[in-house]
Amino acid sequence: MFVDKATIKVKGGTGGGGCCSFCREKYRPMGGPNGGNGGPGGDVILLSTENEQSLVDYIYQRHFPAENGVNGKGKDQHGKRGQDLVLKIPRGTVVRDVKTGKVIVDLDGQNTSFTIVHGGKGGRGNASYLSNSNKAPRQRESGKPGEELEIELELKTIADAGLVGFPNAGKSTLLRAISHAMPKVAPYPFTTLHPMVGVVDFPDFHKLTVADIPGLIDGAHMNIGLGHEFLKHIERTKVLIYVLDMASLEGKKPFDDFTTLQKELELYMKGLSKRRAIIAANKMDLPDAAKNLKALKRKIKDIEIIPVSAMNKDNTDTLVARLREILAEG
Ligand SMILES: Nc1nc2c(ncn2[C@@H]2O[C@H](COP(=O)(O)OP(=O)(O)OP(=O)(O)O)[C@@H](O)[C@H]2O)c(=O)[nH]1
Ligand SMILES: [Mg+2]
Repeated sequence: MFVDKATIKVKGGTGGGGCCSFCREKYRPMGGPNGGNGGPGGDVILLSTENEQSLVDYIYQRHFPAENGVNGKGKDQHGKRGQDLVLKIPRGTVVRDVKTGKVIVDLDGQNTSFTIVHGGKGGRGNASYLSNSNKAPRQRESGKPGEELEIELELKTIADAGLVGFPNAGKSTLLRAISHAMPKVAPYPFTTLHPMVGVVDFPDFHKLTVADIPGLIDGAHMNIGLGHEFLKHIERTKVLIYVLDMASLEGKKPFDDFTTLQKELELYMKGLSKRRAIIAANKMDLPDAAKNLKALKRKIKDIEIIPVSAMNKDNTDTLVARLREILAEG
């Protein structure tokens, strides 16, 4: 299951209590105070990772407390620190404070960790109160409670490039052709139901990432179809790859598809249609595609058009090579 939003409660561990105790040994009748301090509670740490692509782990369990500190003991034994709780979340997760709605942190880096709540301090044991004026202190402290916070996690995928296109245009087929990802492909619209990121490997070990999202249709920004629910997953890509069905089996012209796509992107987010882009003119193996490509090239001059057949992996190498060059331009 794909989940890109979750609300959870995180809580630092409570500090262990300090101990009140006195040394009682056979030959040291007045051995003095020896109650150890309590250990601090553990922190809750968010760790962004490339290996997760969904927040599904955070919708069933909602409370995430770190371990409490252990109480201090006699014989000057300090309590152990509570263990930190490390929550792995997908890279690109934006973390908000539910109460204020403010963004606390945007975990957009790889393996970035962030301490979201701290554990409470451990309490002092009576040994720590020993002084010249008080040789037999009986004070001890309780441990402090850890910080608590209710947070909203929202995943906004981070990839170098995002595939945008109508349902059935061949986005998932293209992602399969250029990366190791295996999104489902089928001859009907709305096959892809959630975003997926594929890694494109080059022979020189260079890598780039491409996100596939469900198909867009007219009105997507109004949440028609699978809609703008998923546009946030391409919002943070550097380059858009418009995937157009050049065979226009459904009687639609690739150019009309392109203008509709651009309109939907712009309505979702101002400026998004101006983002750097390339057009993958797909399904070039089918009849009519060559004719449609000529017409498209006459109409679109400002965006590079690369004819491909995702199914046959024709010219997809050129597409990824160009993508790499464009990304390298910064
Ligand atoms: N002939 C031909 N068919 C293709 C090509 N690329 C994709 N297809 C076919 O087009 C259909 C849709 O492909 P998908 O990759 O599932 O399309 P999509 O854009 O991901 O579709 P949604 O996930 O529904 O938005 C499948 O039957 C593919 O086999 C191509 O280059 N040539
Ligand atoms: Mg698909």
